[in-house]
Amino acid sequence: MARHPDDNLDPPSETSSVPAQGAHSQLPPVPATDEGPPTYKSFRSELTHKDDDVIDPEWAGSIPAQYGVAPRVRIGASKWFNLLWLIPIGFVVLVIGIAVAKGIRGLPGVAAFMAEYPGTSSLRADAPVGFPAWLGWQHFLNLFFMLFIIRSGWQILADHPRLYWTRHSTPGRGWFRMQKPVPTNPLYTAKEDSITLPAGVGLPGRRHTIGLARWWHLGIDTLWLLNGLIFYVLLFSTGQWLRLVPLHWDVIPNSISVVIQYLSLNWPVETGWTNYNSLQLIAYFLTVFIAAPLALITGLGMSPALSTKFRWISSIFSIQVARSLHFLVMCYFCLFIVIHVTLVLTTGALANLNHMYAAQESESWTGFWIFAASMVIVVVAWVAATPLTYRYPRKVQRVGYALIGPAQRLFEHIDSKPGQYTEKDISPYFWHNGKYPESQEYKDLRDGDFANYKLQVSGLVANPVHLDLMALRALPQHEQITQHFCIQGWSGVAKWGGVSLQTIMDLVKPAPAAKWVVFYSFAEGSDKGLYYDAQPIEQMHYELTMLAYDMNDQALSYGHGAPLRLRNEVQLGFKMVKWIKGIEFVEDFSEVGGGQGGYNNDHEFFGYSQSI
Ligand SMILES: Nc1nc2c(c(=O)[nH]1)N[C@H]1C(S)=C(S)[C@@H](COP(=O)(O)O)O[C@H]1N2
Ligand SMILES: [Mo]
Repeated sequence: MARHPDDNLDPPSETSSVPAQGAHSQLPPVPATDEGPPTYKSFRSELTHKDDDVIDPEWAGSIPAQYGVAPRVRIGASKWFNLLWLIPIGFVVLVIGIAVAKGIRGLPGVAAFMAEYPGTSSLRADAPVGFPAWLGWQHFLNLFFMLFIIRSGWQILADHPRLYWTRHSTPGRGWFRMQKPVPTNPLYTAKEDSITLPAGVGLPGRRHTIGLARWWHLGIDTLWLLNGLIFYVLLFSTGQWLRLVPLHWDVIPNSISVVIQYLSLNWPVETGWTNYNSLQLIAYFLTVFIAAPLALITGLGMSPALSTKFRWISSIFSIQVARSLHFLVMCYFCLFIVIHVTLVLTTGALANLNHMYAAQESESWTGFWIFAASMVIVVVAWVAATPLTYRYPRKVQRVGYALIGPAQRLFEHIDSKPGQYTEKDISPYFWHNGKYPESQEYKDLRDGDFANYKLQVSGLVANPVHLDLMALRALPQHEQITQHFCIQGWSGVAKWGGVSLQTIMDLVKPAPAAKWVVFYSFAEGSDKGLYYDAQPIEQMHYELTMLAYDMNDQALSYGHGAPLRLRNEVQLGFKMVKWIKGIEFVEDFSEVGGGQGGYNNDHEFFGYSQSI
């Protein structure tokens, strides 16, 4: 068998070391102990690149497709209502509504009410007439962006297909799920829980593509918000806001009147060019001034950095409340889109399309053709988005980071200090996640209760060290009760005991050139190669950045990262390396692993500054 050149580095075996020469041969054999200068090996060679930057069937460790169940809402303690029932129920309600509206419209009282409130609230005299061209552009860009935001949002939801009202994410206590009940296996992971969406629905689509879905979601969000900001400025500088903001209480009875007119199938006269009917007015007002800002606020409510900084807000408006409301806002937008499009096309399509797409009041086909051309763009983009993402995921990651990165970096400097909870906030259930260690090296350590465990801290430091668990426990103890935010969407509060990173840094004395700190795990990632993550050194000084060896007053369990894991509370869960074997201080991470700053960044296209 050919010898690999590296084999020479192996310690000499008994037989090959016999013919020793000189005085040494007279000495008794030196037992292999830790005597002598410690060697600080690099763990970098145990990391891997992703072979191809494409999404193929080998993606994420060949994670197989797994379909969930139809969306369900919990009613009472443990009954789950299948939301597909809403389709027939909605149909029956609509039919009843039509019958009732037709029945009451002829009643004298109702007729008098409708004569007094014909359905339109009068506008202020200085309100503009008609639609300017910018409104058409704004409207198109808005709808274009929203499609990708909604699709990638569904993909993100599919990565943890459950919603809760409390930060504890306790199995069975959610209010919504698109997945079977959580299995009883205590080591079941959130990754195993992720589901595949029907083809063409999610963006990018394949199971557990949350990293890329987030670049789409947050990247396009940035464009959508920019578009929205310009829209607000133009609305208020041109007086167009007067047509979108209800200024009289009579919009309420007028909108009830419009509902009766629609339902009785005797529809109101369209005056959209000059003045919306009251129901339209309320719907547009809600969409532009309530739902859109709520989408932003609830989105930010899921940020680990912001929730930690503004813990007093987060204590009421927890990440799970934010996530649930964010989902409900999405439901509102979807409902709005369906009803809006239906009514636009059924209440004088040509005139309506001329208003919004051709900025004119006419019955010509101009608006229709512009609309049709814009829909071709929408359909092509919709269809191309998934294959392009699979082919060029690294580009999606880069463009996404270029768009949302500035905001993420802004929040990265937020100190996590206020993010502490109390004993009574500790979650009864804390999800597991990631890939468990399988190496012999780890198994042997674990079998020996980690008596032989040594944490190596090295790299750009004045004083590299090896620390066993006794040495770690002898260092000043640090405790914190904090909330964990997994990128997939679940959260949980736990008490962590261990050593603060500051204590470690006081010991090893990082060189001024050290800007990043790399944490290496005993465990591989989903796609071969060691799990690792690089963190900015600035965050290592935070009071709530620590190496934990205890969780909830017990030695850290195997599943949660025994014997040692990282806590950095401004970051998402995937940054908190479990089963740590080494820490390396480096100048930058471009030479480490795939060069993206962490295992999931290299292999699953996550980002390294995911404060939001
Ligand atoms: N070594 C290693 N550490 C890891 C992971 C992993 O796959 N491997 N997963 C991360 C993710 S995605 C999360 S959410 C947390 C989960 O920690 P927990 O299992 O204690 O909840 O660990 C992080 N640390
Ligand atoms: Mo995670």
